[in-house]
Amino acid sequence: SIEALLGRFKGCMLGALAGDCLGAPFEMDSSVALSVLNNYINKLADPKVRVPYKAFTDDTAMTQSVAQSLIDEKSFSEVDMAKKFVRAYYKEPRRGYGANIVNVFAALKATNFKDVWAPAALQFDGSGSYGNGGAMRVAPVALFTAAASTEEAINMARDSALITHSHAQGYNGAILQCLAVRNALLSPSSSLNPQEYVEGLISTLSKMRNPREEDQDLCSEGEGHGGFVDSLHVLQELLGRSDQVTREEVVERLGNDVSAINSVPTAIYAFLRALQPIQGIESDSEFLRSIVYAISLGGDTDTIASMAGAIAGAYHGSQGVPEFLGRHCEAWEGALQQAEELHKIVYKNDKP
Ligand code: R7I
Ligand code: MG
Ligand code: MG
Ligand code: MG
Repeated sequence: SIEALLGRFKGCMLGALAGDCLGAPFEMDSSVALSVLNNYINKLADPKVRVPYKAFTDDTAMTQSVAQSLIDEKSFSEVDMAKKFVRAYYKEPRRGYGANIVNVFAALKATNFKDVWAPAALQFDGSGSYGNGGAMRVAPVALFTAAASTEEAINMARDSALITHSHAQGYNGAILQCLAVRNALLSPSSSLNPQEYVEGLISTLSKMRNPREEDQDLCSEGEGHGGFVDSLHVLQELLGRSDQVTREEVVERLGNDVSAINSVPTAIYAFLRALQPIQGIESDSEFLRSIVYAISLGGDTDTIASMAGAIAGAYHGSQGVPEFLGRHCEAWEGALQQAEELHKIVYKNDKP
């Protein structure tokens, strides 16, 4: 029902935020002991314990801009979205942005947004960024296109990424993360079959035609989707194994760094793995378990946890999100409000 979907929209936006805020203190640690994370979460849950405030990073700043642009414009506008990215960056440049994306912001500003696609295409000597910045902020696109076709969702995910990430892995990572959120959002609750869910992602990616294939500037290395489909097959194998798959193996085979190819499949794995209890993680919230597990893998913890949290929140809904998180994460109310506004736009013509 539409009411139930409102809870899913909220869960998704809160999950993206909570993963970023909870994961940020551990960014670039090589891995994080589960005992440390259990203690971390227990302290957050205890109203008597004072803990440092959990600030959001660039992941959330950019997610907020994507959501607000879709809300204000009621459609995708690359110029408006680019302007919101740039305004947020210059207002608060110290949110932990990627080292190279800041050159895109500077060029967009210097050229007064004349050709919004151009600065991204010039990154890394013309090959474009393969960072996960397009994927980490894409969740609102999945919400905004929830009632539209898969093709529309894919095209909007790609375009939203291309403002800063023109490397095929950069925008295909955004497409995969968008599809992961979309399919979680639209799955009936408590009935998701992990193998079928991954199969669905593989089949959509495999059928995808790249409309920019012939565009040499945007896709200079001819990167297809093989990389992501290969990782999804690895993910299926790991999920199908009867033995305890170690975190070391997950990191080795799926990755945990700032590239989209080595982080989006990892986030999807964290969501699916956390549907079952995980040895060593105390929390019995499936939502929180996905975030804790993602952080425990180390590396790009804020981003992998944010992407896992967005997927998990879209599936479990806001009732699956522990209330105590709202006391600790910056901009909690703002995430809820954007979820409500996106939901209102998407379902304005429908009766419950
Ligand atoms: O992708 P992006 O927005 O970064 C997001 C990450 C997340 O972890 C955030 O939490 C934040 O910490 O940053 O920003 P980019 O600067 O486009 O890409 C991130 C990094 O990926 C770059 O600084 C490079 O180190 C690397 N990278 C590349 N390196 C070599 N060649 C991305 N593309 C390339 C490339 O083509
Ligand atoms: Mg960050
Ligand atoms: Mg390159
Ligand atoms: Mg990060």
